[in-house]
Amino acid sequence: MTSRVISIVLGGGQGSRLSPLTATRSKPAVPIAGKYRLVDIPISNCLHSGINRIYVLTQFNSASLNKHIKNTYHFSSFDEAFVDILAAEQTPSSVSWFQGTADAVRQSLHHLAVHEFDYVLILSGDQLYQMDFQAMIDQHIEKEADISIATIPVHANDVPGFGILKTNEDNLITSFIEKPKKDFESWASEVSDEMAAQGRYYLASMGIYIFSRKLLFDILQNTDHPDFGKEIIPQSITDHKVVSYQYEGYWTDIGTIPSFFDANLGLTDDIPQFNLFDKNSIFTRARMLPPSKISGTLMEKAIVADGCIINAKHIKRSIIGIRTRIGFDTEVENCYVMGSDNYQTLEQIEASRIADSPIMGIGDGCCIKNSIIDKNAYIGNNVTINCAGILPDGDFGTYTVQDGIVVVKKNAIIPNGTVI
Ligand code: ADQ
Ligand code: ADP
Repeated sequence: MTSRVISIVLGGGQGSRLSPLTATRSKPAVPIAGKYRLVDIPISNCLHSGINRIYVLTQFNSASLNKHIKNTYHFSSFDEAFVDILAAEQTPSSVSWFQGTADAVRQSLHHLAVHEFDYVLILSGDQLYQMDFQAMIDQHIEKEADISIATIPVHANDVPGFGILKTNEDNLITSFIEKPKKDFESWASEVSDEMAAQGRYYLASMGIYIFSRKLLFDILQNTDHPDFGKEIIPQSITDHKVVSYQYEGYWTDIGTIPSFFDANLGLTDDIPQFNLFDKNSIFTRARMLPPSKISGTLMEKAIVADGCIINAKHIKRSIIGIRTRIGFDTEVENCYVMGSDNYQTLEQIEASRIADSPIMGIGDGCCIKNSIIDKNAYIGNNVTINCAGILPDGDFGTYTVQDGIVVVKKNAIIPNGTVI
């Protein structure tokens, strides 16, 4: 059945909600959980659901995304499986970047058209969840739907960020409103006792759609609507059979710095809502890294990836990414340290010490809290980041602050003794 499905992962628009993490890389390539990249989540969900023809649509192509996909997703040459990146490109009929989610798919239709399939599964590239799409496809076929939308009950506070809908007793979607800002009380639905206990009365679109092939081509080729959520979905409700596939598991948006930060740090909980240790593990590039070497460090709720050299005093509720080096007497709390792309040689380290300049990683005697440290940062000795008071939001050259979270930019050099 799944050979009838092709999947499209919407890898991100020009928006800068994850800036500065997306300053030099495309969004699907942003590292998460110490060793994965954002795009590994939807791709792994597809592969575990038996869907193995996947396009990743991205606004700009980065070397890191190409390299990651090329080195990670290998299939037999006797198999039809592929994971391909489609970056916005100029063609004789289109000179512009993707104008929105539907426009991104529209500009990619000629790549899709050459394949045999009956259904297209459209996914967001910035969500953390584990979902069996096969069950959703089965329901789509069983209900003879034209379009299926995965939905989840959300709290009133979250309503303005989502497409909100109402269904009838047959799960048919009867009305849809994209991101209502106020006066949305009448949009509340009847929900399960478990959802009601959490105050989650509004059915939200998860931005996960199944379209039957012909309808997708018809809609996209006969309109110029740029977005699914703003135009195509609300307008389809009246003309087509649009069905809700309700989901109540863990699902969260990781498209902004605060949500990305919370989702990552949430993985350090005793029983995290997202289970990295599930038998359906997240696929990623298999790197030949040495095991991590740790000395004299008190670790509490820490996730440590491969290839690290850690001498810190205390690491608490933090994710330490691949090849991270942390010096003596350093405290790291509530941080996502992404790690490094390479190691410095002993000669380079010695030369930096003589020049009194930082070496790659985090130096000695530092205090770092509530921060994301992007890859290849050089944080000197006795540096304090976000350890006292509340910092104002802004972009300060080597780092940004958003909602109290400091993001040290990729390749940033933070000199010895700096206080942020
Ligand atoms: P949003 O997530 O706000 O709402 P949108 O900004 O359209 O919608 O993004 C959807 C996905 O497409 C994201 O992964 C985004 O990065 C990607 N994307 C956006 N523009 C793109 C472009 N030009 N090219 C390629 N990819 C692009 C949507 C729906 C809501 C629903 C929420 C659930 O519109 O109805 O509730 O998803 O998160
Ligand atoms: P990001 O992962 O932050 O998106 P890139 O993917 O562009 O960044 O860089 C990561 C890859 O580039 C790594 O896998 C690494 O092999 C290579 N790389 C980057 N910088 C260096 C360097 N200074 N020396 C060797 N390899 C590097």
